[in-house]
Amino acid sequence: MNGRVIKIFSDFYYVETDFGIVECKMKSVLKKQKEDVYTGDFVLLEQFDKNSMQAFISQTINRSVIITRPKVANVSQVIIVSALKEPDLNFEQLNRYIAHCEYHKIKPVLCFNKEDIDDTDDLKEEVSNIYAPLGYDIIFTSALKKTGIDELKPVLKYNTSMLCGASGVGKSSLINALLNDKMLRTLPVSEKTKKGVHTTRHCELIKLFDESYIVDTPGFSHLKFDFLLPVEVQKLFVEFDGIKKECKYKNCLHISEDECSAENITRSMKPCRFDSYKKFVEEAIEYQEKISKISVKKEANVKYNKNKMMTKISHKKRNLSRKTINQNINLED
Ligand SMILES: Nc1nc2c(ncn2[C@@H]2O[C@H](COP(=O)(O)OP(=O)(O)O)[C@@H](O)[C@H]2O)c(=O)[nH]1
Ligand SMILES: [Mg+2]
Ligand SMILES: [Zn+2]
Repeated sequence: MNGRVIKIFSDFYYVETDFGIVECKMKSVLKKQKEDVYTGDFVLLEQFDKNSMQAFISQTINRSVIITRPKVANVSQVIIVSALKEPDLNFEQLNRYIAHCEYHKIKPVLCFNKEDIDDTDDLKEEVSNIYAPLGYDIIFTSALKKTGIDELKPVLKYNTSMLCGASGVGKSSLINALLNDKMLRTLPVSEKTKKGVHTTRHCELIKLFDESYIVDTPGFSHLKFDFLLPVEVQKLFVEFDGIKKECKYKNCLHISEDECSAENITRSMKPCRFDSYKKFVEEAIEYQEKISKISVKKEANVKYNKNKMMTKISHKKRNLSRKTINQNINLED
């Protein structure tokens, strides 16, 4: 029997199967192998008991994309939700989410909610001018007035979509609007834990329609770009896609280098995009400085022999020198 993990709650895995939702535990073999099962994983089940609707997960199958923070598997797109107003649109935050999608190679869809309280069309026009030429899909919605929901539905069809965006932008309201106010379902939860309330802190796969799921999470939990090298940040901005033809310098950041010849790219970049690019590069530089400090420390472990750098090896780990080995052989003789 197989199924899909739609929610994880402490040691319990809720798996959607043809028989309904089955409460599972991980087989001890999997636990021993330190195999991680994520929300969104397709799994094989064993020892299914129809009466109690309980079983054991024996294996994960067909895993494509995995996001580790939060733990979600097999996400096919990310819906980045921003509010046009209340809270004010934060372009840096939006660019950050987009860059994270590019990093994970997952398609982002930009959803701008609360269009009902945005009295002019200026901001809508601005975001369209910035993001449509970059190839990103844009949808304007109002979860309150239920506008744009019919445009959002076909985008979600046959996808597992992860919602992300700051708190208060209307993610839960959008899901409720999509579910026609059926309210966020809470799942049967173990008698032991007695907790069945819906919470966004745990990722949960919500079935909207056939083979269409939405993951209700606050989104990527680690948003700072302190895990990349500065030159890698440009890969997260589609504006730099043709950069190799423009700038021939290998480690160029295309920001202030005198010889950089990519000015027509950076000059045509929208200021809000270029500002975010520079900000993320700064974060990556901080990271690089941190790791180079660590490597300087490591270098204290080297000695110089005839101007050649050699790593000092502790006495125990050091291989015996040929002379010692020969001496030992001689002794055994
Ligand atoms: N005017 C207006 N308010 C909205 C809309 N969507 C959500 N809200 C309100 O914004 C607040 C935050 O919504 P919520 O769905 O909890 O946001 P979440 O934190 O992203 O899940 C709530 O008071 C909602 O009623 C909308 O489209 N228009
Ligand atoms: Mg919410
Ligand atoms: Zn350059």
